[in-house]
Amino acid sequence: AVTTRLSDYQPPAYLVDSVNLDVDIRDGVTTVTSELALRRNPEAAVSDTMSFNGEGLVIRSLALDGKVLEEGEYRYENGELRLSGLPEQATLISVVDIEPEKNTALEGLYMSNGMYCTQCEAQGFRHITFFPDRPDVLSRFCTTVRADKKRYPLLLSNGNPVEQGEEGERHWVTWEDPFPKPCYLFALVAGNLACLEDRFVTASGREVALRLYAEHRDLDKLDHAMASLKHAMRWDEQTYGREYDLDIYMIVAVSHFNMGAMENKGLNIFNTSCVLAHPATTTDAGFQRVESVVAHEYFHNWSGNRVTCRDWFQLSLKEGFTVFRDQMFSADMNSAAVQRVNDVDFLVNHQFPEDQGPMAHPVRPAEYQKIDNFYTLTIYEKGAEIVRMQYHLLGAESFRKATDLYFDRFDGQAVTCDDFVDCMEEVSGMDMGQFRRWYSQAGTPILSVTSEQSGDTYSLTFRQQTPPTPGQSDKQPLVIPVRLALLDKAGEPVALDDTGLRETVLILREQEQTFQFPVGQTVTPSLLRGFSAPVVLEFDYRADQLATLLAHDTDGYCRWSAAQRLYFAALDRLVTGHGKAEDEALKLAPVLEQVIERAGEDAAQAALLLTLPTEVALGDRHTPLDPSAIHSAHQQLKRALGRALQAQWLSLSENLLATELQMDGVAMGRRQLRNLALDYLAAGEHKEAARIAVELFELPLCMTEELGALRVLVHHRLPGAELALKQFAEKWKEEALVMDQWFSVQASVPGETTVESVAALLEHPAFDWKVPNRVRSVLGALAGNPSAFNTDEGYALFTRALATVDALNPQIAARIGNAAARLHKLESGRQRAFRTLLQGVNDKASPNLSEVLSRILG
Ligand code: HT7
Ligand code: ZN
Repeated sequence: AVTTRLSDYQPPAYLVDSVNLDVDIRDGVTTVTSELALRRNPEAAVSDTMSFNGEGLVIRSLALDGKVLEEGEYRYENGELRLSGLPEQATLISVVDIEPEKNTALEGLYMSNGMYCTQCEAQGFRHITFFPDRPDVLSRFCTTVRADKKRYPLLLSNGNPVEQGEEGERHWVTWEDPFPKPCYLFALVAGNLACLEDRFVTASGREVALRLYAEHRDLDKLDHAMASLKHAMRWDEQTYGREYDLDIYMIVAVSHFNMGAMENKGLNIFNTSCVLAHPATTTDAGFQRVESVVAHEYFHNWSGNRVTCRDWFQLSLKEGFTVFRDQMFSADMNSAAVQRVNDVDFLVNHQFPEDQGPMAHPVRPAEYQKIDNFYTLTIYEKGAEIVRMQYHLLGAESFRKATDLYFDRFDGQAVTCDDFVDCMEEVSGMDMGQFRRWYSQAGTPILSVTSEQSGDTYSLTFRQQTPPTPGQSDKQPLVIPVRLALLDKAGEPVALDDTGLRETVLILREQEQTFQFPVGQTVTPSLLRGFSAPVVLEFDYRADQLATLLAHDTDGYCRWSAAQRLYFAALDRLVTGHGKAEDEALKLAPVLEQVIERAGEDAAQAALLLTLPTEVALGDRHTPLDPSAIHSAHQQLKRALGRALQAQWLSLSENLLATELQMDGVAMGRRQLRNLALDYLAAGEHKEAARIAVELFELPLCMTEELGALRVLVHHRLPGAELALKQFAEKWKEEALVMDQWFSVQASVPGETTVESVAALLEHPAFDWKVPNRVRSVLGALAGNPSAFNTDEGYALFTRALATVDALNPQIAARIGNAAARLHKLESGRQRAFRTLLQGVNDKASPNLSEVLSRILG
């Protein structure tokens, strides 16, 4: 395996000022002619040799400055075309053949449900033509697409259409993109698609055509994406002063896609799951995802496209920043408190385990083998937290000045994470030297806090420590902003100094620091408010303090965190055999009752507070991991809570029922809480649970209700579950995204026997190994279902499936392979069995999968 290192970065020997592409699409073979205007890079050491990337290209001809190159005059091996003896400026024309119909890896040009489309980030362009496939080569693209007129009436690429024509049964369109861009932002689509069109007038009065494309049958599912896009465009103008810059903005929905979406300049390509939405077929969570992904890709137009990354080590420069931007947008569009808790929940339950396991890496990694494997939660989510800390350190106003400076200074350039922080430093005058460690140091810091009351002084001592991560044993102290308040017995924040300040931010820099407050009364510290830094906070809270936080804290994160601590404490006692589920439920009941009583204030927040941590999260607290014990503890507590609060769950299940469909945040919150209540009711084996679930299933107002009811029926094995599954499949067999949910509901039923259902699902006629969404709906769900996954049968099935996926789509296989990352935590018997199977897969794995499995196997 080839390792690429940040420390080896060299600027390219030649730049490509312009690219003229001609893509001639014919059945079986597509011919790509490219004309590159090369110019020696004044920033690089003088050289007359240049390398172009090219994977699987069949060369028809190569010509330099009009002279045809014969075979001995160039070298094309191992994905690299090398040309020597180049002058200061030159024109390289290449003609190559590619076979998009055979492309199951979904990078480069490929087919999805009869349409041609591209995915070039990170290194897909090299599968289309010869090019320096690296983000620091920015070029002006002019692209002509040719194809059969009848079957592919729509021919799209980046920028604006400038010319078109017909040649018999074929036609062509030429697109020009005036903005220099790296080739990873190139895109092309040829298909027969329906279009939803609208317009947007920018702040400076320019009119932009908005065109969303999907298969004809999905035209009625584009309205939400269009509304989201317009909101995002306005928000970016108002919040960051960023306007859209082309005359057209297009989004195309495709069924075969490795990730969520792609921000190609002017021509975004989206996984159908992130753009299509209709209340009948899409859950409320799906609606929110569409809103945030549409916004995320739009925001990339500035944070990523106008200002891009110098190299792929700087990926978080665009991804971390853009996730922060989309999170703030969603907070403005919906409930900010709920948004923050959802984001933190995701980070803590998914990124933290990554940062604490064999795949841990810095937000700016120092090396990689396959860059596709580094589109991780660390780059995206932890990267966003790092930007968020800078936002809070500077304050909204200075942060805006810093981003203005960043966009102005680096417009049209490929830059680094340090360039971004430099702008923060310059505007604020702060020394960000130590802060930069967040980018280079892997691992989740543990912040242990102790308190002491001495007379009229209350002190808090903070000790930070980051455990070693693979390849990085020595850790330095980080800058950790801790937002805090101290709550009195009634839950009111007390004054922290003689100015009456009731909330403050402590900036930790040392390994250990103590802070004193002139507070004489007994208080409960409300720490890390808003989750002010991505750290594990350890504080030995008493149960009554957690109850105070949960009941009274005005900070949504601290309330949620208190609830999580209460649940974990109860579950831990059950896992270790130190408690009885009924007793634990009785202790929790009064606190939870209060939450339920206040649910009318914000049902979505109540639902978050009432949701138990997952089995995966509970398992992560116990080494060696015994998934059966975890599963049993989880089931017991859920059942006991289902019984202890039976009357409340029943009333929520019945009283929150809406009579007409609404899609606003309040209605969505009520549906979320209702589904949760029904789940608890069924867990407590209430006799009404099946009736209510069946009624809801049969007459749902929307997919959130229909799927919620189906999940309760199936997960609790209630009477009617089998019939409901059958009816659902019959009703929705033509809707791929709904069927994904059908697969996923079954693969996520907790318990060992689910492995048998998963085996059957993999044989189902609607299962398709070539569709990443479908593969994820089964294997992803199994991986998140530890009691089924961690069995001999589960391991055997998973590893067999992994090898099958790898042969078709290495990127997806590598992503799914991450599910084995808890190998080292398993008890020895399971660990041995799983290790042997994984080793067998690794022996024959693609470079993508092998990088992941080798790290896991150690
Ligand atoms: N910037 C996009 C990344 C992406 C991607 C990366 C590797 C392989 C396939 C991919 N599809 C999209 C998505 C984003 O963060 O906006
Ligand atoms: Zn992104």
